[in-house]
Amino acid sequence: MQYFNKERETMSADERFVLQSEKLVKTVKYVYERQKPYREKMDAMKLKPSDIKSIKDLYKLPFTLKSDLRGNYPFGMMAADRKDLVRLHASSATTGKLTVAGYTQKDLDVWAECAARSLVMAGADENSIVHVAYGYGLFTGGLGMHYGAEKLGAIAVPVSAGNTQRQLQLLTDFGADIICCTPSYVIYLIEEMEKAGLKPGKDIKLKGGCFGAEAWTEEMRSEIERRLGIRACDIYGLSEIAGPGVACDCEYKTGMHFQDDHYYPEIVDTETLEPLPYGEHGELVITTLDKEGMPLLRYRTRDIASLDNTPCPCGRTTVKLKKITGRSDDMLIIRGVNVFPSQIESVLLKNPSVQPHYHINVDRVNNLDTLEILVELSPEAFSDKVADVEAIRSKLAAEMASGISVSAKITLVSPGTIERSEGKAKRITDLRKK
Ligand code: DLL
Repeated sequence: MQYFNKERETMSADERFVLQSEKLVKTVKYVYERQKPYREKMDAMKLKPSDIKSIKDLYKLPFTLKSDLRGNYPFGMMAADRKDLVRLHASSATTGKLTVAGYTQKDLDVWAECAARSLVMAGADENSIVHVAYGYGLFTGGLGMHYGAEKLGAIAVPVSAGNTQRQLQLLTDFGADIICCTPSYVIYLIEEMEKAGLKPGKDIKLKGGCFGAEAWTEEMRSEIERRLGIRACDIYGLSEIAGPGVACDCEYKTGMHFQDDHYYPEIVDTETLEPLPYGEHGELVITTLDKEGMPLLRYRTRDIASLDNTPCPCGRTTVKLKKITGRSDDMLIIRGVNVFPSQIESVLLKNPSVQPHYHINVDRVNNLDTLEILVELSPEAFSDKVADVEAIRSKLAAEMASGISVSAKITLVSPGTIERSEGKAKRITDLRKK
């Protein structure tokens, strides 16, 4: 199976423009009528729904912010009647209240379709067994991929997160060909699989996976693909818009195909908030084109990325979202230098003496920022000889200094020391915030 919905996924640019424009015009009218906080923003700018005639007018609209969602917690941003909402999801904010999203049945159907499109991109078809190891609950990962698998006509295995030994047993016994979980969790699964002597291709039949919910690097992708022998696709989503499936990599991995017949992406400058052209990095802003429960116009995600509209060899004609380099909230400013955790991961994973298990500690001592990176030695490099370990440490410290342009203390720890994650990994402790 090449596409889940060929007609939509391979539309011409003109057809896409017409569809997006028609949907936007309707959504703006709907939001103006039914979402009071946004109507007030439009009124303050003296903007009428009739001013929006096509997708080209999008930039005229005000942004929706996370603070709008929190300020109107829990239901103030819902546009559908209460009787038409059928599900709530929420994501835990790093600070303060949850951000809550309500979905109608149609919203869930659209999301399931996008998740199904994503599974096909990872290599699934109606004969697949999809092992869903994202958490089920208010977090969208589990239920999102679950309904995507069912929509595809595949078999969903709702294992949820955790209980790693049982995950391995089910993978072996059921022979799933597709897995869905966070990249940090699949690394943990691989580690346990190797310890148990289970062989990919023989005991474990996986051939593809949809990994997301947190930022991860190309180096991490290569590591997963090499050790598990699968196609590792990056999948993006956020509960406010829809869970996993808003965008996903195809086999060519030239960027995540953004399901822009339903969710329209823009990149804006993080300081001026002006729209940026394709290829430039900035904050991802998303507009829902046909959502009913909680439609959002120009929602500032805080995720940093770029868009790419070059053709993809797979034939899909959507715009593509390049790998998220991080959240603006996660960016560390160390002695005036901006550092994303993904840059640190990228340097670490290029060094074969260490493993993809690390933790970042930031502090301020005598008014100076300090950065410490704890990383596990690989079992092969693990040694009792102090001189060997010191050589690895100083090589890595030099690679890090040139990779992130700021010096860091590297602390090498024994394999298995750093806490493993079953969901989104928590990799930063910033004591400056205390
Ligand atoms: O993380 C939805 C999801 C579940 C996506 C499973 C993919 C797979 P939230 O909990 O609302 O929803 O968190 C959304 O997670 O704004 C990004 O910062 C981050 N994120 C999600 N996918 C990726 C990704 C889910 N592929 C927030 N790469 C988003 C980098 C990601 N960051």
